[in-house]
Amino acid sequence: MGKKALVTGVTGQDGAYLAALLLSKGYEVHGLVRPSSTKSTERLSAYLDKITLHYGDLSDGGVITRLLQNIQPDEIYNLAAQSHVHISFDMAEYTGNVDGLGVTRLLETIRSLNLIDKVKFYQASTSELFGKTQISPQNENTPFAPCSPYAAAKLYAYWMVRNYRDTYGLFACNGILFNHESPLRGENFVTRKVTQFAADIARGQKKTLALGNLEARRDWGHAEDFVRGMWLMLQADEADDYVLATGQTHTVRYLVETAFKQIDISIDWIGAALDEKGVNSRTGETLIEISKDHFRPAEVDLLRGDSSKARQKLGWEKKYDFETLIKEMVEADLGREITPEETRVNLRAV
Ligand code: NAP
Ligand code: F7E
Repeated sequence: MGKKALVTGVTGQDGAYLAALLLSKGYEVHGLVRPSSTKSTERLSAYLDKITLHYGDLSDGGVITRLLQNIQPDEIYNLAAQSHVHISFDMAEYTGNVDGLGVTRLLETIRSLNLIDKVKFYQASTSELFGKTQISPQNENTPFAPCSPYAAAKLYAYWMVRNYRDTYGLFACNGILFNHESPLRGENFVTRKVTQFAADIARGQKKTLALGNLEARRDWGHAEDFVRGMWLMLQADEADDYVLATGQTHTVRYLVETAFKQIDISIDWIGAALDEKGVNSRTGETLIEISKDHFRPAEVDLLRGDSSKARQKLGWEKKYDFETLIKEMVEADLGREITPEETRVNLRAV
């Protein structure tokens, strides 16, 4: 019989890619779903009849206990989180409860149900742990310097995972994943925000997009590559922590230029600071504006990961480069039908 996996955060970007991967490997896949909007299972539409979904929330310990007791999973992938860094500044307590304490609830349940020797645990750790570090590239030995409520909560979770591994012998891994994107990326993360806007412009549907810090640098990979790395971590002989990253870093400014290149528009940048604009170099039309609302109280300036350990010990490798990723995202957004009535909400923190 195939293995059983429980995926928290199964309705998110990574949850959808991971569920597909696990199903292709013959797993019985269980997913934790919040009883929120019906839209939340949209990313799973192709697999809904093959996955068992359970209502629950990482803030509810009782549900977690009942689920683990009933499912008795071989592998748990904890992907659930309030994952937006900017929003975490406005929702610090909630983010700590879900992204930090939520992980302790899972680990404690594993311990109290005597599942320590049965279950393997993957924790969605993050390059945001490196925060304000001056060291680049960052690897598993780089000191952490978190600078957001999101990163601080994830750092607490990171250490709880290590504690349960070292103290109780749980097979538990932290995947320290750098940014990874895809056509399924949430619409309030910068890559998707930009590719969706480029597609809107190609359709003649939108005029300008407000962005924040154009100079921030990120190491952007593809979610499909990264979920394969999560699975590989749990198949290794020993539990350990691994960085997954592409090793290349680009600015938000270059992301904008790359996305618009896909629709044959080149961008000229004029002005400076909050008055800077990105204009269509052929028509002069303003496409990008800068808004202070999209700057964070504290920014992570430069992320570039060194995934040597994962490549050597797990045989992990990436298949996508940055340009191919952005091309796929723009093409997917161009293919999406949008009704004329549809408006996209411009929330302050996105
Ligand atoms: P995502 O698209 O934002 O998905 C987050 C998932 O968590 C969604 O399924 C969401 O459910 C669920 N969730 C949120 N709050 C919850 C709660 N209180 N209880 C149960 N479920 C809850 O995130 P992602 O990009 O797939 O990332 C997956 C994980 O990796 C997250 O933990 C994220 O912090 C971490 N991570 C992501 C990246 C990246 O670049 N993508 C990099 C490093 C680490 P709803 O659908 O109901 O909202
Ligand atoms: O921002 C800048 C922003 O929100 C990337 C999460 O998956 O990866 C993600 O966190 C950069 C930042 O992702 C806008 O200031 C400029 O420097 O797409 P993002 P993130 O904050 O890097 C890490 C690894 C995770 O763990 C998280 O869960 O882009 N930026 N202008 C903007 N960002 C947004 N969202 N919106 C803007 O208008």
